[in-house]
Parts: sequence; structure tokens; C-alpha cells
Amino acid sequence: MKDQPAEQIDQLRRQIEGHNYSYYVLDDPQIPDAEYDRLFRQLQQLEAEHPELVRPDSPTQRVGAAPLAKFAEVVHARPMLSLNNAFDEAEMADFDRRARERLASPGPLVYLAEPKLDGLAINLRYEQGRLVQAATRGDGSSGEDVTQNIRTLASIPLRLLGQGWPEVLEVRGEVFMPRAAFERLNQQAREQGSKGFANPRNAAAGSLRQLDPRITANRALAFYAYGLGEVSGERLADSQSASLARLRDWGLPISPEQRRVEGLEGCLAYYRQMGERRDGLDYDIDGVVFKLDALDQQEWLGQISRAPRWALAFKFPAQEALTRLLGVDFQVGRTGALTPVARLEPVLVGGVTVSNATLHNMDEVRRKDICIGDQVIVRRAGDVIPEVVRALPDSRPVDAQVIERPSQCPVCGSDVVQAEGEAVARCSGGLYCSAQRKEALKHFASRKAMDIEGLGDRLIDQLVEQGLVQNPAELYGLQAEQLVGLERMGRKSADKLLAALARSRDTRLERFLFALGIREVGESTARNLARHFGDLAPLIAASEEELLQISDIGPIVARHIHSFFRQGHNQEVIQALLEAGISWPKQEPTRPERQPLAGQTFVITGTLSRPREQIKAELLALGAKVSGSLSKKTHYLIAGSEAGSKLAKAQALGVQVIDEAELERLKTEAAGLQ
Ligand code: 9MJ
Repeated sequence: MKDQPAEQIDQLRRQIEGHNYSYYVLDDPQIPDAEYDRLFRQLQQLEAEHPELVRPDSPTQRVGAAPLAKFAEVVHARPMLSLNNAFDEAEMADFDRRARERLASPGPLVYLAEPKLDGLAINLRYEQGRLVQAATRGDGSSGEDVTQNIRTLASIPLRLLGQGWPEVLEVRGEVFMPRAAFERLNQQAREQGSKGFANPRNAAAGSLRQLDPRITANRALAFYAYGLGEVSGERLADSQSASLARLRDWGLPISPEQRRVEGLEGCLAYYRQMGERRDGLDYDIDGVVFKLDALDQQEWLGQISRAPRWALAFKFPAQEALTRLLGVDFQVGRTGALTPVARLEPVLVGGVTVSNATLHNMDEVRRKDICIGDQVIVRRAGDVIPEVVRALPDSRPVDAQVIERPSQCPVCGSDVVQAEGEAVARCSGGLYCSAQRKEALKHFASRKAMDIEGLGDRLIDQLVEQGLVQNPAELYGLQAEQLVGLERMGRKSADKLLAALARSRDTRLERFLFALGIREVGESTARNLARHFGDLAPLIAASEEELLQISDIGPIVARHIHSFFRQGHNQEVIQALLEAGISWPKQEPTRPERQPLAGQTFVITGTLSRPREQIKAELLALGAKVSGSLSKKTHYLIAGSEAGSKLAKAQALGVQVIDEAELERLKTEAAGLQ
């Protein structure tokens, strides 16, 4: 019986590690997130009850290290090499020819091909199966010790799975930030008034090179292993691909895009195929990498200076080009935001002709000092809309024109307004503006929202222009007769669309919430809301304070959500959608946080021993309201030293005044109720 908690803890750890493996390595989760969270909390609880059983490689111990003063230097046991580059097919062909000559190979060589990730190279050192050190590449000979930060990446095992791993195993790979995480991070940065990162690579580097691991823990960094450093004993296998397969069995994520290809032809085909698929990947890549698969061949070829002769990075063509800005149109988005769009002299950027590009907003236009007539640099990155990076003002023509924002919406003629402190100007027409209606419908139908197959942009434009549909609910009332006769719409496609609409009624709450198009509510916020509330009604009823307690929701987002559900026309559309049969499986809220201080209002005054924001956050977490001003409705005034007029006012109103010690008692009591 004595061993029971230890065994239970061990079993939970293995279960959690197994689920991490299914999720991150196999990309095939076996249980819902809520169940995973439950296992995790159970382990946390048991470890809290038995602190002597806590081990540094427990899944609960990924965050916890104290911030560092600086990173220590790590001398790599084997130098971390860089890659030679090829920029066109001729250079690629040269590489393959030289390798064949050196190996005196009569036939085509076999390469392992993989995308070239644009992140940071990392060395992970496992000893006896446990992660003991993680270091950046640095100059290749020595890098920085980022072990505490790397430990926070859930996809990197703290101990290896299975068996048969060598005593010392160094795994090399790339840490990178998927695009969605990058967008989210920059969104948050903007909300907090800071600038954000220029690209996912910088974001990954900035996130990993944090002295405080708690910051890294909040950045969704991903990792793929692609090579080895020091390995004790025998080699793992005879080929690169088989070695990586072993790493995968031990729990390390390997790129699912890896393929063995044969000869130059195979390399070129892979390169072209990845070039086409590039925009659809979840992360940025800047080329593909080819490595000779046979380790004997790698050894035979060796390396020169700091790059192996057996590997090559074949880069995608530059994604920037120079052209001329012919004019600027203003596009109206879903929330009325007016985006200046550059009309360009058509130019090839990375193989695609670009004639329009975003200028983001007027602040950007001013900051970059761009005029109509200027020569401009256009960039295409991943699947994002091409953008104008900058102008070359030195070559500005004499008749260049300053770009002016219109004062009326170019679509509906309503006034354009710009809220103070916001970079974006908006059409004030709301749903009166047909551009906003169209965009709202496009968003509603989009793949990550209600996923209505066949309801494309052109069709939505027509539906709105012909007055057939004004809001998402009306989509569900469409009849085949109304559709037939629209451009490119026969009876068969009309029936197909109606079937797709019918199918879309069975959805998930998170999709529905995302589809509503609430300002600042992206996929991930929608998911958090769905998980937290489990159903729509409690979300609609939630106060701003309640919303603030959900992860990733700050005051601005909370205000948008709260006000969205208070608007009559939104309530009507939601009601109509529900009546049209939209439904989702009910789920238990995952965090039914008990709120022992719900309904209690606090005001804080005077000088306290801790920052007010901290005290406020704790009170909010317990369900309390914290207000800036006193009234009869205030329950408690927390008074620090030098409390001034508020103290007198509280006494006059009969509000109970407490000090910090009393507050602590109150909180402990409240927590005891949980
Ligand atoms: C990237 N960045 O994806 C290598 N890399 O191999 C891949 N980098 C590499 N391999 C040896 N897939 C040195 C660097």
C-alpha cells in the first residue's frame, strides 16, 4: 500500500507522456483536451500531496525555473554545422553531380528531402534518456544554454520514450513559431500597445532567448528534429531516414513532410512540389534541404569549413520585387476597417504575378513615406496577402501624389471615423454597408468558421448585391429557385450548396463563436470561450469581469465580446440562427471555476505592499468585482497607508474598510469554500 501514490504518479506521468506523443509526434490525439487537462490536474494534485515524489522531468515541471541573469555558454560536443545553399536548378544539379563524382556512384543517389524551417537551430542533449541540456547553435562551436526555456515546449520530451536509446544522445533540430501562434502573439502585442515581431523567425528567437522561462512557456513554439550531435556507442542506423525514425520512436517530433527522393530529378520534383504547397503549411519555410540518406556516403564526403558536403539547402526565390505604385484604393473589411490597397504595375514575386498589395493602414503609409508614383518593394510571404514593404523615395517622380484617406466610405458613403489611439479608420455604416455585410458572410462561411462548402466570395457578393441575403441567418432560408440563375449556378450546384448549408448546422460551439465575427475573437479565443463556458447562454450572460478571467482575454477583447452580445441586431441574428437549426454538442465547461467572491465589489486605495494590479487580478479570479470608485454598492474598501478621501467617503457611506491582512484572511476563507 505504501507505494500506491508513487505508482499512481508514475502511471499518470506515463499516460501524459503518451498523450503528448500522440498529439505532437503522431499528430493523432487520443483523448479530448479536457480529459488531458484532467489527468494533468490529477498529477499536479498528487504531487502537491507528495512533494517528495516530484521529479524534475515530471510533465508538471516544465515551468518553474527562476529567471536567469544571463545565459551560460555551452561548448558543443560536436560543432553545429550550417548548410550550403543553392539558388537555382543549375546549382542544385552541380551539387548532385559533385556528390556522384566523389562517391563514384554509377546510379542516382538517394536523398532525404525535408522543408527548410525558418527558426533557430537547437541541440538537445539527453543522458540516460533524460533531457539535461538544450543549447542554441550560436557560432556553431558554442551557443547559449536555453535548457529552462526548451523544457517549456510540450512537444520536446523531458525523458525519452521506449528503450534502446544510447547513454548520450544529442538531437538537433529547429525551434520555430507556427504562423497562427505568430499572428496571435502580434495581436496581443498590438493590444498592449507594443510593436510585435517582424516575422515568425524573429518571434521564435525572441521567445526562446528570454531569461524568464515563464515567458517562453506562453509562446507556442514548435520543434522538429532533423539530425544528431554526439551519440555514444554504435550509430543508430545506417541511414539518415532510419536514424530519424528511431528518434521519432523515442518521442521526438519529425517533419511529416520528409521524403526519400532519388537523384536530381527526385530532388527537383520535391522542390517544386514544396514550392506549391508552401503557402498551405502552418509555418514558414524558406527552401528545402536535401541530405544524402546513406550515412556511409555522408562520412565519405565529410565537410568543408562549417558545412557538410552531403547536404544542401535549395532556397526558394526571393519573395520581394521592385515595381511602381500606380494608385491606392480603400477596401472595407468585415469590421468596417478601411485598408489602403496598392494598385501596382504587375510584377513577378516568387513566381506569382502581383498587381495589388496591402499598405496595412494610414499610419504605416505615413511612417514608410509612400506616395503614388513611387517605386516600391513588394513582398510575398507564405499565404499572407502581398504587402508593400517600403518606397524608394530617392527615385520619387516630381508628380508623385500624397495618399489621402477618404472621409466617406467608398462603398456606402457613410462617414469614416477613427477612434483615438487606433491606427485603423472605419466606415461607420455597420451592416448598412454592403461591403461589411459581404465580409461578415464570407467570414461566417469560411473553412474555420461554419465551413459551408461551395459558398465562395463571388457567390456571396451576388447574394448581397441581389438582396437575397442580408445576414448569416438568411443563408439558411435560401431556396434552390432563388439560387438557380445566379452566375455559374445551375440546379445541381444549387442543390449542393443547400446540402452544404444543411450540413453546416451541426457544428461546434467554438466554430459558431468564431463565425459570429466578434471583433478580436479569432479561432483560439473562440476555442477558449467555448471551453470555458461550455454553451452559448452562459457566455451571453457573462460580465466583462468574468470574461477577463479566461486565458488570453484582455480588457479590450472582453469589452468587444460583452458589447457584441448586448446589441439588438446581434441578438436577433443569433436567435434566427438557432431557429434555423444550428446546434452543437453540449460540453461541460472545463474550468467551472468556483467564484466564492462573486457579487462582492471592492475598491482599493492608499499605498499597499504589492502592486494594485496584482491584488486586483487575485480578486477577479475569485469572482469579485474591483471598481475605481466608491458607492453605496461597494462592499469593501481595501485601504493601504496614506489612504485619503476614499477612506473618509467609505466611512460616510458605511462601507466596510479592511487592511491587507484582513483581505488575506477574507481570501483564505473564500478559497476554503472552493
Ligand atoms: C532546417 N532549418 O530545416 C538542417 N534544417 O542540417 C534542416 N537545417 C541542417 N536540416 C544540418 N531540415 C545543418 C542544418
